[in-house]
Amino acid sequence: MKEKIVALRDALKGAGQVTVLTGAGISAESGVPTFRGDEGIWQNYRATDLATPEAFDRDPELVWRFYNWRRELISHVTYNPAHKALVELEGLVPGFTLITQNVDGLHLLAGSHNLLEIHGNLWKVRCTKCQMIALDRSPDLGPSPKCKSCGGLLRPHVVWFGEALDPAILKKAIEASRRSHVMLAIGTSSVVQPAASLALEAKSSGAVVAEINLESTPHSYLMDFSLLGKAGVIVPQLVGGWK
Ligand code: BV8
Ligand code: ZN
Repeated sequence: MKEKIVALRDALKGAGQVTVLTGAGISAESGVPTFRGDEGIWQNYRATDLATPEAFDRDPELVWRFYNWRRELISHVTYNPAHKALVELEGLVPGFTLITQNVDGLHLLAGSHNLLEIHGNLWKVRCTKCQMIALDRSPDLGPSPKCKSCGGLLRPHVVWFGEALDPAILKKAIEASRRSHVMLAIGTSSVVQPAASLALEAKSSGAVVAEINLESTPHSYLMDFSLLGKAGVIVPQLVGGWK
């Protein structure tokens, strides 16, 4: 593993543009349950059954109970050494873009700047009537929070399964992947689309691609480096011995 870390660090040192894609695994060591791990289940519901517009239309109060549970849980956690190491990496390379699938806001909290939250942010709400978007960090918004300006029902400002990502944000993410010289995929099962295709975009544009994950994924085959282990251990090692 040590040689792989040194070789990947050398590739990063020589890179003008570095792009990083993170998933739920980078927040796991902060205590945030992942989507597909066994602890990633909420009261015998699967997150993928609740994070959909159909579920919200059918039972908005149930979906708000799920999101209030996550807000409450995430209000007690903070970023971990992997998030912090990416903030350091951003300052070490000429061009850096961090693309996250996570909605927990921990990269922002850690101090990342050039960040694309492609699936939205759990701390933002959006009015289903007037589309107003607001940041609200209260852990529990109640069973059916209403818009202060028009009284419409609020929803979490996140991208649910079956919903399109914000085209402008997705375009920036694809461009950052295509122009990268090195791309890191950290803590993602590389199952959810279109995020999972970003590593393919980088690879087909000639980038060195690396995966840092607890287990191998459907994309391991295309990786130049596949570092199996905890993000909170590997990412700080990658950045630690930089000088
Ligand atoms: C869309 C916000 C179309 C909500 C999320 C094929 C092509 C295109 C689309 C599809 C397709 N097949 C199916 C689809 C539809 C769907 C999809 O991809 N489904 C999957 C389940 C197959 N995609 C969509 O619906 C997307 N929209 O395609 O729209 C469209 C176009 C036009 C018009 C209308 C529609 C929208 C997807 C966005 C869904 N929203 N989040 C919320 O969070 O509440 S995605 C959700 O999953 C989270 O954001 C999460 O980050 C994300 C991805 O999961 P991962 O991050 O990878 O997490 P996971 O648990 O899976 O894996 C964690 C990994 O970490 C594991 O490998 C584990 O081993 C590792 N790990 C654990 N601990 C550690 C670790 N690694 C390192 N260190 C550790 N300590
Ligand atoms: Zn409104």
